[in-house]
Amino acid sequence: MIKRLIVAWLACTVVCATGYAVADESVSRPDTGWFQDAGFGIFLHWGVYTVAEGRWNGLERKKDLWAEWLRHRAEISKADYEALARKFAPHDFDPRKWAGIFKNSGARYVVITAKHHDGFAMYKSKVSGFNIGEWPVDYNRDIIMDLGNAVRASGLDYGVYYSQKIDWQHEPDWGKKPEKFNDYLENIAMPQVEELLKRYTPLSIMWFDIGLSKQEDALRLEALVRKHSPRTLINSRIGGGISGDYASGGDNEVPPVPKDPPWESCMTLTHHWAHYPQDVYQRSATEVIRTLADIRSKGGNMLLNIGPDKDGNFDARDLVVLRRVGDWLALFGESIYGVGATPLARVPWGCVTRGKDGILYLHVFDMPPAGEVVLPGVVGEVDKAWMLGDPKKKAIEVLPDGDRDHRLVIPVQTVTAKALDASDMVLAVKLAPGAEFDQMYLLQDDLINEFKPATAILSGSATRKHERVVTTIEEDPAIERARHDDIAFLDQEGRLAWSFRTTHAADYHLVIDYAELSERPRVITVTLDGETFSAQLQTTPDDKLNRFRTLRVGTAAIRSDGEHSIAVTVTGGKPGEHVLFNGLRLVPTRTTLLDE
Ligand code: FHN
Repeated sequence: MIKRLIVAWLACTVVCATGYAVADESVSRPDTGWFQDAGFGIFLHWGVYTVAEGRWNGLERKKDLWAEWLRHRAEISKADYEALARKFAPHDFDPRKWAGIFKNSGARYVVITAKHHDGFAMYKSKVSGFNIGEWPVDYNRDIIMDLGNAVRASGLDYGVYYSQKIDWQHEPDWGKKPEKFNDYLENIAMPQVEELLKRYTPLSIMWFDIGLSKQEDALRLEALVRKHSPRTLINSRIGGGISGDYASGGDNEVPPVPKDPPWESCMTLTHHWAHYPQDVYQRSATEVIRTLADIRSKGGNMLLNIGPDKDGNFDARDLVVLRRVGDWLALFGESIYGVGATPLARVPWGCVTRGKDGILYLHVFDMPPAGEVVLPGVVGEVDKAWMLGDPKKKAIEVLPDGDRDHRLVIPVQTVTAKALDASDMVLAVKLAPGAEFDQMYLLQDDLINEFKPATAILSGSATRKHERVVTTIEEDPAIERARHDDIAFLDQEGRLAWSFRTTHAADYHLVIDYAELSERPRVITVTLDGETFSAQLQTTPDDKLNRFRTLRVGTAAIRSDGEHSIAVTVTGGKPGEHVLFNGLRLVPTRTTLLDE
């Protein structure tokens, strides 16, 4: 106790000297348990930019103005943007209605943009006059206050997004002139963060974006948050190389393998963060549900973004997705809330989450033809298994398969159609105490088996990357799309390898996805338990939209049960001249899934 008191006294001394303290690691950090249990939040990008709907003097036909980046991408003058601010008047904004929509979506927390890069405060800031209380001609509701009260009243946690590094209104030089940036940080950013923390309390999350360059600045900003709101979580985009309380992944990025919690993936429903009605693309409810389950199976949270429109309403298509996701969570939420990452290897039919009481939740996206889901790698007894969508929790048949696999028989004819949910049909499995887990991948002879760069053992010169790729589409070149490709860079000095086990003999097509940009295409070889299968690659166009080509390298007969090894190498070409390898699939020939 004495030590903590001394630390507190020292921290206070530093505050008196500089105005903002430098966070002290020994100062206690907020609990992230609620965040890790919540698992699913709603992100809102809403501001003056929404009025323009991503359009500006026809420029949107030439390039994607990125909606909330409009001021910069359309090079709008200060005067013109301030004129736009006067037009912000979302008279349909109904915070209680919004809170009800978010609650019914199954989200457990909400994060809204209090100030984005445009510098406009969506609350009545006393630090800068460029705010909702002073600029719009006939609107001045304190949106951050009103929404926060409604969201909390609905039992959800509430946080705000703050752009601490970019502010085109107050710091148009983007930090190019350090003294100007320091002035912005001291006199705008930190005082605004302070007023947000003090006036809109309690804030569960301060969601910083575009990290600060200097660690000392980030530490001071962190100390400011700790001082005024010790329970508020900070994400890692605060910058300065500090971690915050949880890791923010890349935009729309789902890590290819589990990561240590807590972490969060923020994802758009369309291709834009702020409202962009001409966006022709939208994630389906199924994609949202499966991505949420996948993220949870890897230990993370999903923060799903929607962009309210200029009047304070939501696009019907967004509301439909939120309703469907909420309906699914109402029935299967036990497999999402309060769970942790899978204790098993990846599975070909979906993914697995693990409840605090040890129950495994099998998220089945792809139904095996025989209606039996193989639960691999559990060394121990299964006490009971049931369809999570069956309110009666009627036990389903469990057939041990060897000493570490179990076949769960789906009662297709007797269980309700709701329990057989098309997006994600969840099975619950209660294990007997003492169960252990074998994390070697089990090859299954009734589904497609993926071997991706992220799960490979790399050797030699082989490297890999979860690469963010931005493309435009033929139909609408003015709309950009972003994705992440799991890629290995393979030259003749490199090698990718995996181990797996089998319990049944079967034949498999060996299928790869690759890009060969060299004019002298190489030969690729798959080596399975010492047997080699080779094929000539074809030169592929350098087209990020249609990046990879599929090639069946051969067909392998696996006859022995037990452990196997498989590897991929290339021959020819110069060191450093890489084949882009996107994955190997073992496709059971019995399912004739390939066009011959
Ligand atoms: O530049 C911002 C962007 O506008 C949006 O707010 C996203 C959300 O994660 N963050 C930055 C880009 O990563």
